[in-house]
Amino acid sequence: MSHEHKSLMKKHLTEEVKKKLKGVKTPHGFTVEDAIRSGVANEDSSVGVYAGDEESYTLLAPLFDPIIFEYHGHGVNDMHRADLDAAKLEADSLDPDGTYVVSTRIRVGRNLRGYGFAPAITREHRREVERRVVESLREFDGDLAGTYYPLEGMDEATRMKLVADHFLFKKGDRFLEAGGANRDWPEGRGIFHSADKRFLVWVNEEDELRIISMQEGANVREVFSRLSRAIDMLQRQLQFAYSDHLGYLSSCPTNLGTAMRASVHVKLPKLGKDEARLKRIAKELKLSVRGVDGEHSESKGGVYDISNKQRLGISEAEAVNLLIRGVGTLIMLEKCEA
Ligand code: ADP
Ligand code: CIR
Repeated sequence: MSHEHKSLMKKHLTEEVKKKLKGVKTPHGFTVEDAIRSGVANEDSSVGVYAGDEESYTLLAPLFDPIIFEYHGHGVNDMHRADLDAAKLEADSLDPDGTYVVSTRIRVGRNLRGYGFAPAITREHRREVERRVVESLREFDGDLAGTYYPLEGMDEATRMKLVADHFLFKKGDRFLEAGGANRDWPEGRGIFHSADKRFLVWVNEEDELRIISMQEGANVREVFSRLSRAIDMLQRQLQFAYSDHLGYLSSCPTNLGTAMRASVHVKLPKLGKDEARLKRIAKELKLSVRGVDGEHSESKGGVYDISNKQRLGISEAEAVNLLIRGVGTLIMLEKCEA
């Protein structure tokens, strides 16, 4: 199958940028050739680049800056400010009638300062990150107390059930594979979760940590407060890669800033009859549409994964408020459909 090259990488990797970045190497040995590997191998990439470490965003800025500007509308002089205050949310629920939203999930990505990111981290460092994260999580108590389950040695039936129930990541897709993020799989990867599986941490997937809060129903304030508490606790023990300009630094530039994706699984069977239109409406509302099994998956039974698109230059609370308003609009439109 041949795809038209339409990635942001393709658009912004000009001859001038190539010349500027010739011979540039980050402290973790990452180069522009490494950054573009995924987009070169996958012609249908939308973005096509990954960062190998915190420094990729400064040393390889001639390539990353225009991509970041086009995706997030965040310019080189713009600053990012975090705000995880649940009191700032405009509503408790994303679906006051409780008939459309099946479940609500908010995740943030984090990477530890001083290590390579997934595309460049060494095997030893990956293990070290796992050890440090698991040690920190051991301190968690109350509703956040849980157990760490390494992927290595996990029986296949358990792994498949965790994936099917939307708790666990799959093996990174071809985009991550080509970007080098799947090396030494499944070593150093795993999942921590509380007994009720409402608080989860993925270790060493696309980012070193994916901190997740989720539950059935639409109570977004509860989901957000739990996440905020957990981030606070982890932050006391671990130092995350962060910059005032780009916020929390992630391997994929789409996740910079809040590194947050707040999503609902929502029943939109009528709007879903015309997916191209649904995507156009979502775009207007600054939302993304995914299938029920996550990125690059399809909808099942008219249920869609709707989430905030922008993650940078907007606070966590503001991004969730956009989701609250946008999902409200989508539900209203669904009700009006014939
Ligand atoms: P990420 O959100 O971490 O970027 P994915 O889009 O692949 O990555 O989603 C990860 C998993 O989370 C998938 O199994 C997906 O179905 C699940 N998921 C996402 N949003 C929700 C939600 N609102 N309710 C239940 N599961 C969800
Ligand atoms: C791509 O470039 O298409 C993949 N690396 C995934 C990019 C992030 N996902 C997204 O914007 N939906």
